[in-house]
Amino acid sequence: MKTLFAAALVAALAAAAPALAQGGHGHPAPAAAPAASGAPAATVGTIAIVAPWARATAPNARVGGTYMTLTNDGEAVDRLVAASSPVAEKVELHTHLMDNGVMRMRPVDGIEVAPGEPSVLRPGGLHVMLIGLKQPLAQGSRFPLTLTFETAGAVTLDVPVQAAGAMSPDGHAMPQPAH
Ligand SMILES: [Cu+2]
Repeated sequence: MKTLFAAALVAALAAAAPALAQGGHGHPAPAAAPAASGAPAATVGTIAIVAPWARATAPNARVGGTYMTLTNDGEAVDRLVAASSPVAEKVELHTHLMDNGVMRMRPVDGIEVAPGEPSVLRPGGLHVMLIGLKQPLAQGSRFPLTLTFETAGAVTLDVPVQAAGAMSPDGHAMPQPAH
């Protein structure tokens, strides 16, 4: 048992290593990624969704991460409060927290989008989590994602799938679901 656990831990660390190394060698760490700019992929009310993307997943993966920049052209704070997609059984809003040196994901109730302050969803930070994937996310494909904002309402956009990154969306530790 103990050996198996150790082997799994080593595998997890090995999977995370490229991402850790990237932060330590002068390249921008994920946390330093700038807000995406350019024409929005979709807009609803005062909210614009810029440069949405997801990572390609392994054939048996059950989860996938989706990232984007959210901007608010209005005068009041809005919040992304829900998401759904036909490619997943459910979709949650997550953040990452360091817990004793281990990156863990945690669901959040909502993601604030303040006027003039783009909210950046990115690997290692806030993200939209696809749970119970019905099919792998294939590089080069697209899938629909519906985002619901507290004030602006719902909008559906097409999310392009990019190459699997160095840090796989299911490669980090995750707390057990509450049910
Ligand atoms: Cu997550």
